[in-house]
Amino acid sequence: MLIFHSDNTRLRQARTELHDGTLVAPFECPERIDLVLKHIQKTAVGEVREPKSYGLDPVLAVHDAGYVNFLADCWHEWVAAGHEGEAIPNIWPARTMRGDRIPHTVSGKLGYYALAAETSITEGTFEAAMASKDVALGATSHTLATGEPSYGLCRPPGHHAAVDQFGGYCFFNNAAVAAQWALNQGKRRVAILDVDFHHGNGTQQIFYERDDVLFISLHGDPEVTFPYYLGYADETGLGSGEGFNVNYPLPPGTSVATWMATLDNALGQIKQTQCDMLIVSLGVDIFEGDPISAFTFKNSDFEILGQRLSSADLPTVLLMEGGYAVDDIGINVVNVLQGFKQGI
Ligand code: OKP
Ligand code: ZN
Repeated sequence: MLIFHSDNTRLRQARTELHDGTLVAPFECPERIDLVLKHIQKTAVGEVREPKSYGLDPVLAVHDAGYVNFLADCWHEWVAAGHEGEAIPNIWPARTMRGDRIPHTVSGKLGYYALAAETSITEGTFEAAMASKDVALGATSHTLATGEPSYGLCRPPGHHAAVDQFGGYCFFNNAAVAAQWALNQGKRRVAILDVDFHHGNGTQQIFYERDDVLFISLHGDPEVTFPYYLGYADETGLGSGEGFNVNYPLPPGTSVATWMATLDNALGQIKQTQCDMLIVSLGVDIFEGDPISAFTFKNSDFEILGQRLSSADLPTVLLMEGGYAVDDIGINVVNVLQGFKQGI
């Protein structure tokens, strides 16, 4: 299995995250990459490659151009405005105000293009987001060319990023960029299976009215967990997308047995829907020791996850989403990859 990684993903080095009322050191930090890479090298689970640059066109195929320009310019505009600290929104076009205007000032644009306040924009954020989608595209290109599985060590993650909104640590939706790329290269229907603890609201929104991408997500019930306003079971797609969006909200503390039974349903739906490629939004924050999540996976359960994913018997790209800085994230990622290889 080939593994794609870019050192430029380290350029995302925020200092602050607004977490439960306090500015803390961000959970989504460059050390995550080190922990995973270290274990990949130690176990020799696969060869690590650097992707080429694919430019902005694959991003513009799923994201709004004004949004992409905003991300490219935000940090410079923030500095030029004389603000100190990191670019963090503190007002939104909430339900009682107008949502049809995009203000020209950076503070106004921040609220317009943000869906949450925990994710600051800093020097290097845009460059790291570019590297992260290149990692996803490098992995996808390899799988398209060979049929072999690949893993993309994406960071920052992507699944909360919508057509024109960032948040939940995400800027470009790496899995969505990869899926659209695969369709443009000739695939007919791509399944995106999101196993991160948090609902992939961005991926859902991007493909909600389409039948060429099947989005299925297992996640903590949004009634009680981030992102709260999307990810419910009654969201099944719209128009020609009806039936191509499937949410499995699960209560915090859900047993691995229940989670695996739910995964089997999801894999059955992928089979029925006649997809010709699988992209997995692989958040390993379903680990019992994850600092911000509430599922109960142990190290060895990740191997079983990998085996089951390979049973879909499709060209597969696994892309990193969440999974926060505890030593086990390297073990958990490698266990998925090893399980996947065994399963073949
Ligand atoms: C990103 B990914 C915790 C609130 C959660 C944001 C979580 C973003 C998760 N008190 N804050 O899906 O792993
Ligand atoms: Zn997550």
